[in-house]
Amino acid sequence: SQWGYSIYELGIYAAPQAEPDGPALVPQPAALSTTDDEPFALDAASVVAVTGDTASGQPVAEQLAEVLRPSTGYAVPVVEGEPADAANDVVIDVSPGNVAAEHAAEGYVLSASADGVRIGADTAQGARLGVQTLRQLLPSWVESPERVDVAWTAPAVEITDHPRFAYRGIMLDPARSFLEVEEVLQVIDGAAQLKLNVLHLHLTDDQGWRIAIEQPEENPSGIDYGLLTEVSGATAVYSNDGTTVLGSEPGLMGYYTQDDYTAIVEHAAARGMTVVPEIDLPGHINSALHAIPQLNSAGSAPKPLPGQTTSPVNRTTSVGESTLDADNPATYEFLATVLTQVAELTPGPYLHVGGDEAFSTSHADYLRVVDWATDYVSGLGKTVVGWNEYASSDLPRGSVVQYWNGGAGAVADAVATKDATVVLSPANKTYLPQKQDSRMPIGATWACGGPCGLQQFYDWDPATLLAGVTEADVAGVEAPLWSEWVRRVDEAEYLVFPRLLATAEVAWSPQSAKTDYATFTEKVGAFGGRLALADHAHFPTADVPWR
Ligand code: TNX
Repeated sequence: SQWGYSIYELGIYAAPQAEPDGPALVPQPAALSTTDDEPFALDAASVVAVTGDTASGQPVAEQLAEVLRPSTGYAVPVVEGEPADAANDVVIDVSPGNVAAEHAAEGYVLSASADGVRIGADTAQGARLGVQTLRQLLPSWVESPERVDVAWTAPAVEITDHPRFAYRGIMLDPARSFLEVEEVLQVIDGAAQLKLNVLHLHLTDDQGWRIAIEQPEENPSGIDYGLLTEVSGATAVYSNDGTTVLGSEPGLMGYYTQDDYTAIVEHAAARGMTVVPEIDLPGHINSALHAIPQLNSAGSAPKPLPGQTTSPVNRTTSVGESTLDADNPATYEFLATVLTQVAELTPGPYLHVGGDEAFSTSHADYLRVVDWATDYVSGLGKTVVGWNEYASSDLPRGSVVQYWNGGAGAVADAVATKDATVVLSPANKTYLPQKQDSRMPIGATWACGGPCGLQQFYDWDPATLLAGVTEADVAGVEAPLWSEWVRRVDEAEYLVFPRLLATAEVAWSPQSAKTDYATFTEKVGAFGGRLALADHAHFPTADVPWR
């Protein structure tokens, strides 16, 4: 593929060596100490043992064994109960009290030495995150799908770890250019290794509608919901605006059946990630207007062409040209159907209603549709999420504002008066489709007034980004991958890696545990082999001493 070349083929990497100064872990744990003990060594007789709540520990142990078996060639059985001599084993213990109460949800402790590896957590999620750390303590070759003959040792360490923020996300945008289910799963696997726990799916936009909606029982306007995917599953962005060398290639089309969506949700859940679905409204909605005649009424935009019943297709990279009609009863009927089904398909607590860049909607109409939608979603039992433009609407208490651009005032006000929390996605510090440097052929440059380098993504503190939004108000951090310029998963990952490592460390590690940028680039360099071995494409960032 165009960007998924092997780094070894390029000859810019040496095979991974032993880590130079202690383990290269991303994100950096809250507390880590190396000890004088001999290293841990995995061998042909090693087992992964589960103790405590074995029902919770078993699937986590099985996932670890699935990583270890192909690369080591060892059998690595998963067993129940403490082994008689655990010196070469990994013991996973899920029991209350392993972790301080305030970190019980995702915290873990890990010790490694010649006496064995022990991962202790209060929850399966904590154990899973501890396993991700263990993967990084072992040689990079552990990610190989084929057997490699190296010493399977891990340095002697004591780790006590938990996340700084509870929401650590990446967003994919299949609406502009579709990503097949398998492609989404590949991104999940990469993101989960970095302890991200949210996959935000931008399922709808002007250029395409990517989630199947079934006919509801109540359908007063006689809407044919199948048209959403039949018509707008077969459209995508076609960027020919001169900003990209790939501009001649149309975006990819397609949509997720409800079963596809569930498969994504389940794969994510098994890797500790919650899916946050987004239905963008009242703007970014042309794919619905293009498919459903009943939504095209006096107050909608753009208008159908003469002789047409639906708005024209929009395959450009433009934003802000479409809007739902706040005066049309079919608007609310439609949104109720869509939001209900998406909520029912989604086990996670969040539902994102977009709300960004509604430049064709009057402020009054914006508030009518958004207030209706946020009320409706909260009535469905979900926590509402929206882009920061919606911060000044009448939000249900406890909603989430996703900040991307603009002033802090309305966001701080929503925090102060509506109990909102904030997910930080500042464009100049987290937007993955921004070019990293001038060598990068795909991507945009508007957020940083030039390239957005790795350092830009690393050197910032979520607690001080926005006036009036403090540490306690920040739910977390998310890196969005808008896909006007992205085709297929290799290009996606070329933009995602290695900058997602920076986002992961910003979201997970206490500010005090974060290293200086130069040390961070060393750790990123050590991660390169892991990405390559698992076939995750990445940009060879110039600052990074890849090895
Ligand atoms: C703005 S960021 C958008 C997206 C675009 C992105 C990049 C945000 C909330 N809205 O619709 O994809 O810029 O062009």
